[in-house]
Amino acid sequence: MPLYLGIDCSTQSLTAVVIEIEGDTRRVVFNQSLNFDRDFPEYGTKGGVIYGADDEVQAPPAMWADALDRMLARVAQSAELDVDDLRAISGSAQQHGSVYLNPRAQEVLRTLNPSRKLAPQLSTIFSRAQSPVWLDASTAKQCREIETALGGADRVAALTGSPPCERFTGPQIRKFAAEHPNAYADTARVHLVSSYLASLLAERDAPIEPGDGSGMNLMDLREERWSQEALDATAPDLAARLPPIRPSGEIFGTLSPYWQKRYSLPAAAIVPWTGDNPSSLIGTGIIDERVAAVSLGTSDTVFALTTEPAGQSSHVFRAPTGDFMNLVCFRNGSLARERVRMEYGLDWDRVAMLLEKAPGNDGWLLLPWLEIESTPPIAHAGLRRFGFDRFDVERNIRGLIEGQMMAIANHAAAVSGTIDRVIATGGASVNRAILQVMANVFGVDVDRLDVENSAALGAALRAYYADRLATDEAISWKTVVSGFTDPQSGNRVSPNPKHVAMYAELRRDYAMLETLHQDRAPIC
Ligand code: XUL
Repeated sequence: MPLYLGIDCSTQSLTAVVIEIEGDTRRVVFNQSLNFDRDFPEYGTKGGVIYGADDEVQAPPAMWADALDRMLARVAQSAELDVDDLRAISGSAQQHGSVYLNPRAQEVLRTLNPSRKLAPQLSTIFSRAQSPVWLDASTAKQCREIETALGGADRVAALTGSPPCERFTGPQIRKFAAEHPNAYADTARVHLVSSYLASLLAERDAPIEPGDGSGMNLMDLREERWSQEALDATAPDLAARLPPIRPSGEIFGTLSPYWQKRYSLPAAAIVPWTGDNPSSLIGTGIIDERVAAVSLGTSDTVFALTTEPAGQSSHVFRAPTGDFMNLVCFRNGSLARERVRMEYGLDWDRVAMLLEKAPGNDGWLLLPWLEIESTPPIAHAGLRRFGFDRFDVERNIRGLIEGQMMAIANHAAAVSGTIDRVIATGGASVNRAILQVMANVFGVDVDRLDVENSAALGAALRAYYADRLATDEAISWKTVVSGFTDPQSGNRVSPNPKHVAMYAELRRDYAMLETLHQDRAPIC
């Protein structure tokens, strides 16, 4: 039965999901992760990254290659899989991070020795040993320079989908070119993490896919091509150093002889890799408008698909479906929930009980900015309480979680005008009491999705889509995701009509307080 492999290289781990599809049979047959800190301690990462001075955060590109090598060994040796049936491979990666290859890289990639591990053979191909990643916040100066050169932050957002952001690839490249001109001169290719890993599979330069290209401040969002004026505002001769942009569903190569010989794998098609967020869109089954996904993770995210850019969200990316993906990020997610819960010495059952006891918190509100916040911009961390003090355990707990849900619901209007249904994912989505607050606040059904690794699943589904396209078999995205991302009936939480009107009113008060307290300087 045909198999499709999706790989996700996130900040902390590399995950592979294999799906089997034929007729009505649609199932996940392999799902494994490698953790960078635990499984590759020799690289000395913490949470998959290395923190430097002055807000610099980097990761070793050789570590990602090492993880890819070990994961393909696991796939090839899995007793559950008949790998001869592997038809296509795609992937996704943490967005914005960049990998710098020198002019020798092409030759090294073409002549890899299959009896040797991958990573040591790559030791001579990097013009920059460490890759800046999305947690890096060291490029404020470059952002301002790019903004000035292109006529303001709004103009950059209209052109590329986001205002100049410190973690985005363009400002990172600008900093590298200015601070290390010799190493930049020795750079023949700047890849994203996604296109770098795809290049390792195909042993040739992989293209950049528009969804991930949207996270660079370099791509014309509407045209899906490099914007020459953005390139000029970023670094000298950048056009020659970037791979081409190619559509998400266009196969660009085959699994190279290195992998075929090393692990007896077939010549599977290689499909462009995208960013983890656009990949999750497919992996959560969001292929239509008016459905919002809320991911409750370390930070919380809300995203939705539209046929035209929504315009007011923090970021607009291209979606693998050819539409637009609008995304808003909240830095105060699970980290804030856990800290407040522990400060009051409560377990999650007790939190659930308190949430159910007095929905609406008797009208009292809390602005949940334990850490600095990007939505809305808050540079001075600290909870803001209205009508109660920090000793009131119940009101603090309800205020925090209801405040977070109201913020998400209010800002979700920027990613999708109308929302008919919410899909909840991420670690905290297992908490039914939180989902009940979410349903009451949004006033629509909330479906919890059981998919654990939505980015890797999205990649496997994209591999399937591209394989079908290549055989000229027209296939809809609905058919692609069906059987993998359908909500389970037991996982639906419906709003309680008694509370919906009350929250609608509270949301207005909350929005007013938020406006009064937010900072003026934008934080990306
Ligand atoms: C999105 C972003 C993160 C990374 C994490 O803009 O920076 O979600 O993609 O993997």
